[in-house]
Amino acid sequence: KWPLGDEKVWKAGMRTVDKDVSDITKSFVNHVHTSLARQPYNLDGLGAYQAAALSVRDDLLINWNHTQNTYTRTAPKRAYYLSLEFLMGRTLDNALLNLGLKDKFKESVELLGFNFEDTLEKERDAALGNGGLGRLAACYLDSCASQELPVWGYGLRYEYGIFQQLISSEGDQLEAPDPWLANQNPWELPRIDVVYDVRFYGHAERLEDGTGRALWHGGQEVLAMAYDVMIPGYGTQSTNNLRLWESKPKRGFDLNSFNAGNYEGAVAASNSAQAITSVLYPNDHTSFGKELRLKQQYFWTAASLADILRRFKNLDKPMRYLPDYVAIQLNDTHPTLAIPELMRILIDEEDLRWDDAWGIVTNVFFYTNHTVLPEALEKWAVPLMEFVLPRHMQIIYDINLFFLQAVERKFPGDRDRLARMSLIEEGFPKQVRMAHLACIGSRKVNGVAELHSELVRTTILKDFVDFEGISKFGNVTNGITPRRWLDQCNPELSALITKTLKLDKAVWLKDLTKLEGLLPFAENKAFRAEWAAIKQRNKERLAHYVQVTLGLIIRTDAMFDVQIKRIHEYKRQTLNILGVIHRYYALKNMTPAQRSKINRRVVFFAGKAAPAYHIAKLTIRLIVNVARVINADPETKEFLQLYFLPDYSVSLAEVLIPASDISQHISTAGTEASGTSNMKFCLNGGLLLGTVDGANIEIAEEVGEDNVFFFGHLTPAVEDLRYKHLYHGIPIDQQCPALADVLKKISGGAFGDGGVYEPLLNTIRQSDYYLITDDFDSYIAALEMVDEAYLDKEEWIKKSIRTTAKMGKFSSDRAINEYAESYWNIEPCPVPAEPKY
Ligand code: GPW
Repeated sequence: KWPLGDEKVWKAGMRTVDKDVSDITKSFVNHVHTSLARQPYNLDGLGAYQAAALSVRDDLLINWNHTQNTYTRTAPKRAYYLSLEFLMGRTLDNALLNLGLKDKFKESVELLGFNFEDTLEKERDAALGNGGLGRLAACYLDSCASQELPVWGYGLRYEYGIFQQLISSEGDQLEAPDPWLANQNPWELPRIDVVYDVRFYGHAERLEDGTGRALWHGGQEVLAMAYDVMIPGYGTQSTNNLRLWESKPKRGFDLNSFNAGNYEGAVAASNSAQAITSVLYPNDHTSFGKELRLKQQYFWTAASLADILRRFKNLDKPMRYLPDYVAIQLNDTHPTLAIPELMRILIDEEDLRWDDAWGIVTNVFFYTNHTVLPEALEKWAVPLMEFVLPRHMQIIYDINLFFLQAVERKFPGDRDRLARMSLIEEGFPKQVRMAHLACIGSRKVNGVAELHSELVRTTILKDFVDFEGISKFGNVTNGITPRRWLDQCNPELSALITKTLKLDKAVWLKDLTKLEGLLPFAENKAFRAEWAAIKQRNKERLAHYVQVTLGLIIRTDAMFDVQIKRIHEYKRQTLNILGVIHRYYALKNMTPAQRSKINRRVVFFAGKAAPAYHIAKLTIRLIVNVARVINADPETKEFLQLYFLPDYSVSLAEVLIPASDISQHISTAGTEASGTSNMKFCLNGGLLLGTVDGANIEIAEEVGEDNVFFFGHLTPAVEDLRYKHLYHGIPIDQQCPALADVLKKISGGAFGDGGVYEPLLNTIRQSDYYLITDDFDSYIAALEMVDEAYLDKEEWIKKSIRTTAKMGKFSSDRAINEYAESYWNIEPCPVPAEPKY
């Protein structure tokens, strides 16, 4: 297809284009000549993508300028979303959709001889995030722009995003760097004029003048430089900004050292400045206490706050008005240093008194908690904090002193309570509890699904509810953008919905509750046939992807069963793979006649493990090796196939999700704060197999319990079950013989050297913290119910339609409106059709 290769064809194309007066084509060709310095008729696919991206970028920039200009002129209250992760995926298709240019663009590109879909696929994912938390931030930016809300994101411009995952011949995960900027990034604008100094180390000297001020000097100074990423809203001119910071040495290198003959020392200082934003930490749900991570957090919060305050100061208002113009959302505790940093600026640089400063701070910040898992609650060692951020450590001690005095007044003499609530955890070393600091420094706190928010109120922040009152602690159930997660990833389904609802696509994509209009069509046989045919074509699209990337042939006349997410013990990919093994032996024990009545199933896994998370990596190894055995077994391979798709990404999710009949969200009850891919699958008509956890519960409330498959123990039972495992462990052969058989197969070497898997199997045999033993039987029973239901094709399709129809609540537009109204107190700031300057 391309490159065009033939100048004659190209010129013929251009003539047609001229006739159609296609501005898009002209702009494309112009960029080929001027930005890429190439000839259109021998352009390759990557070049076509670059030219396309650059010409779309020109349109985005016009809107971006109008939007920022409108914000500056009208000076509305703004919100800022501080997140260490933004998992954006690809941009070109989304930008075209939001600009309403997709069809015209496709036509222009194809006129020039390029395949539109192939061109889109030349784009590398922007993968500046680990998983759900980072993808949520990306969905929220889309919703803010689509609803014309004056919201900016602030993050870090990592030179390397999440690692690329390779699978070795033994089935082990290998990590390779992700040099995502290597082909240049057309979606960012370097801002050489937006720079701030950020200090580390040195010493803090309290002034003994009764003001409480201090001077912080010495140490290392690095430069933060801004890169702006345009965030277009769907069907609106509003184009918001995502500002990402890059760290640079203040001078190319230290001239003094250089002149003193210390060239290596000078270069080292420069490297250490650049190191701050060089790589995204690939750990999900963990607090590591690494110095470089602390430096990332401070570098980012300090630059972002300086930028926010500079913008506020342009309004010429006294500092006490800051909460009327600025709301700052903390995405988990990662940006909590913004709280002592704002105190430092207000006291040391703006000369405010402590109480006034604290009054401002606690009306500006909002904190979202995304987990109750203890290993994920961030803590920083006091000695490290004192070393890297001496002034902030002083401020944290002062905040703590005043806070504990207030607790003491309310609960006199309750020393245990003081110890529990303190910002400082005793121990060697002492540690700063970031969730406590984020909580007391914020106007409001929220969790991300009803159950999770209740767990936040009754477990990790219970004492704070008692002290500050329940009204500070809310819930905003997560959401997903239906633009990317339905219209873009499943264009055929989107078109069918538009046709069926007889609504403009822009209407239901902006008010997702309109999907309810599909409900009556579940009874319509012809509609069901169309619905099912689309699912089938999506399966074929996935099979094609697997064939091209892995060289494997997948059967598409089977149920597609998908579990895709970070690999983690609490998410229980182990339960799934043990279930697959159980099914494999059940099949082997059947007669051919019995087998032929069984539902065919293709099981897909994808997901990355943190590089140092050995148990998670062993899980991957087990999956890959089980797949090898099962897929090669002539007796069973017609009925059960298993695939681990390497290098899970946003773009891979966009292919997998629309193809799924059933997806698994099977965390131990009470451990998954929300989950968001559960919403994506259901929106695309995939049914849900899950535990009574996170947003699964609210999905079931919406779609009805007869349209989801629930199993497993409930949250209130978990604590007692864990206790039993620890102190009254019953051997697995007695508690769950089916599971014991599966474990014996693995350790007996059915899937390669059994000894390798011992550490993984021991987590189940020993404390079984995630309750695999307790939930195994009901999991197997649930899988059987899924099979049974799938055999009734028409009934299954009805369930699928009803599920999609009831997903309106889970649009990120709804979630963002809740934040805007009940938290940030901001309003839309529309861009006028005729921009004013
Ligand atoms: F530990 N989440 C995540 F809470 O993807 F910080 N990474 C993380 O490091 C954390 C949470 C953290 C996820 C939750 O696990 C998931 O349940 C939730 O849907 C998502 O954040 C967005 O709220």
